Amino acid sequence: MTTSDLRYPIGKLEPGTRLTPANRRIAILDIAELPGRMRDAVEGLSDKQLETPYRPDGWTVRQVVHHLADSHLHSTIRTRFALTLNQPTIMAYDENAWAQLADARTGPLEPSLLLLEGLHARWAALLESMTDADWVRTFVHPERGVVALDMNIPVYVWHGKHHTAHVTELRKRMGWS
Ligand code: NI
Repeated sequence: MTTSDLRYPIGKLEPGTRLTPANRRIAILDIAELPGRMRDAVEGLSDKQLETPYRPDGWTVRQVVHHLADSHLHSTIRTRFALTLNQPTIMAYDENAWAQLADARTGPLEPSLLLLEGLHARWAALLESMTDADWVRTFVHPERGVVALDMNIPVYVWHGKHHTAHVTELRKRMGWS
């Protein structure tokens, strides 16, 4: 198995993927279900298992879970900025530096699992309420340029599954039941 397979267990997202009105519902369901899927993925893992990198030189399981909370906090805030300001410029963040902060390296998972549950419940409710005009609202990402919400949400649907698969694939590979 190559490093790329370990790093991208579900493959990369097709660039330029946009949600259509027909597949919004599935995406919103995925957003709503992510916290439960990640909670199931880490269920019963010991501290030692949580300290295991999901790939050589990769983040530990613990860092992956905290990263998901950090990343999706940003994304829900970006969604809200796009809905309430005229094409705002949002702030990028250094995800690797955040993953090295003490709480992300060593902190218990439960606060991030609870955070994801609350965050995604509100995010899904917000997405559910959005009109066709809302879905094409935009923000400016300093590195990625202009991003519409119907392009951004598929990224985070993919992102949740991508990191959950890091944990489930590691469990399979290590024979952790
Ligand atoms: Ni990520």
